Amino acid sequence: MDLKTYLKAMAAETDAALDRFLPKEEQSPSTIHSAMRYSVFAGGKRLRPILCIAAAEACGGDPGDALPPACAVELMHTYSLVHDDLPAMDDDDLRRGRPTCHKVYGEGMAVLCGDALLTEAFIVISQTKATKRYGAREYVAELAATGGSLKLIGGQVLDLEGEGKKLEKEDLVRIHEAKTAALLTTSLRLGGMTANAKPEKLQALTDFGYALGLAFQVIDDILDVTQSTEVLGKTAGKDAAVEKSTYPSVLGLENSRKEAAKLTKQALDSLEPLGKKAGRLREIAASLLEREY
Ligand code: GRG
Repeated sequence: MDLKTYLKAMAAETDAALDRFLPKEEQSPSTIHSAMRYSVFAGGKRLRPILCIAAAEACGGDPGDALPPACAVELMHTYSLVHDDLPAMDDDDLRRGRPTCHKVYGEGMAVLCGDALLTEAFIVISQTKATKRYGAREYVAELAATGGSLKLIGGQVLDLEGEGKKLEKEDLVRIHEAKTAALLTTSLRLGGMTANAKPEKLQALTDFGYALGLAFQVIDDILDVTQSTEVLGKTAGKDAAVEKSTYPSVLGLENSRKEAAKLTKQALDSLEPLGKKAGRLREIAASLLEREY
C-alpha cells in the first residue's frame, strides 16, 4: 500500500472507531454530544492516531489493538484544540476549516465539550487490550502524564506567559516539547505498548516522537506565515498578529526550514533499533517535512 492510501485507510479506521466510542448525537443531553462530534469529526488529519497504529506495526503488533489508544490520543488532541481556541486562550474563530466549537455552541458549552472529550479519552483508553508487559494501569498513566501540568498544560502555561515577549529558541523548545512533541511521543509509545514492545523499543519511539514533534511544530510555524487561511483551515498569520514568538520569528524562515530538516533526520536516525519494520514511520516522518497544511 502506498503512503497516501495507508494514511487515508488508517484515518478512516480511526473515524469509524471514534464513531463507535463516542455517545450518539441523540443521546441526552444532546447539545454536548453534538458539540463533541462536531469538534471530533471536523476533518483533522488524524496524525496522532496514525502514528499510534504505525508504531504498533513497527513493533510487530496488530493495528486493530492500537485503535483504542489511537482514538484516545485524538480525543485528547481535540479537547486541547477546543480549549486552545477559546477567547480566554488563543481566541480563534476557525479550526479544521469550520467555525470553532465556541462560535457554534457558545463558550460555556465549549468548555464542557473539551472537558467531556478529555474524560472520554480515559474511558476509551481503559478499553485497550492488555499485553504481557502493559495493562490498563500503564496505558492510563501514560496518557494522564501527557495531559497533566508537566506536559500539555505546563506547555500551555509557558505559551500563555510568553505572549508579547521576545523568546529565545530554547524557550520555544521548552514549550513545544511539552505540547506538540509530548502528545506525538505518547501516541507512538501507546501504539508500541499494544504490541508489547520492550523498553528499548519504547525508548526508540520516544526519541523519534521528540524530534518528530519538534519538527512538526517548526513546520506548523512556517505554514502559519507561508500558507493561506483556506489551505490551513485555521486563521493564517495568527502568531504574528498576537505577537507570539515562533520558529520563523526567532530563527528566520530559511533557518527554520533547515531546523525542520535537521530534526526530521534526527527522528529518522532514532528509528534504527526498530529496523525494517519501522518503514511506515520513516515514510510518515519524511512526508511531514513536505506537508503543505
Ligand atoms: C489544555 C488548552 C490546553 C492546551 C494544551 C496541545 C495544547 C496544549 C494546545 C493545542 C493547541 C495547539 C495549536 C497546539 C499546537 C499543536 C498543533 C500543531 C496542533 C495542530 O495539529 P494538527 O495539524 O491538527 O495535527 P489537525 O486539525 O489536523 O488534527
